[in-house]
Amino acid sequence: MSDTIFILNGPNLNLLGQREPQIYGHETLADVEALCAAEAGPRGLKVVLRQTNHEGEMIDWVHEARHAAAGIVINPAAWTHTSVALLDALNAYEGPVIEVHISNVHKREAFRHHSYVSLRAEGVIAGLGIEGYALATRRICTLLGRG
Ligand code: DHK
Repeated sequence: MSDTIFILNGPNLNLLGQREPQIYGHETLADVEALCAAEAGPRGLKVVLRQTNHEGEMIDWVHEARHAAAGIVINPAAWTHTSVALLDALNAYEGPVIEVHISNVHKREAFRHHSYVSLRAEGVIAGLGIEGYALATRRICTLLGRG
């Protein structure tokens, strides 16, 4: 089995730290990567963090995860609320999946309250800032028997 956890990020999250910091905070994806690595490393696992603004590329990465990742932490960003294609790709993946949202989507616009990805995810974390990624990574480790 792979010893890698994919940390996948959807559209506009390349701007994390600059974009609407009152909602998404001042930390960057580099900070997210460091937090996740600090959880996975001591448990014998590695993280690979990626971000894309292109839905097809995200779907290709989920397909790649079928042989290259033991688990997936995913913040699908806006695709959470729109993408049946991403849900279908995740349904074709056999390892554990945890969905993360930096903001509390349930406190925001109604269109953010529905998630296609939640139909597949083992768990969902929302509103804990980037700390949510660390907790999600830790949970993936537990589900892989590396808790
Ligand atoms: C990030 C986004 O870009 C939004 O489209 C989602 C999510 C919420 C977040 O909180 O991380 O609605």
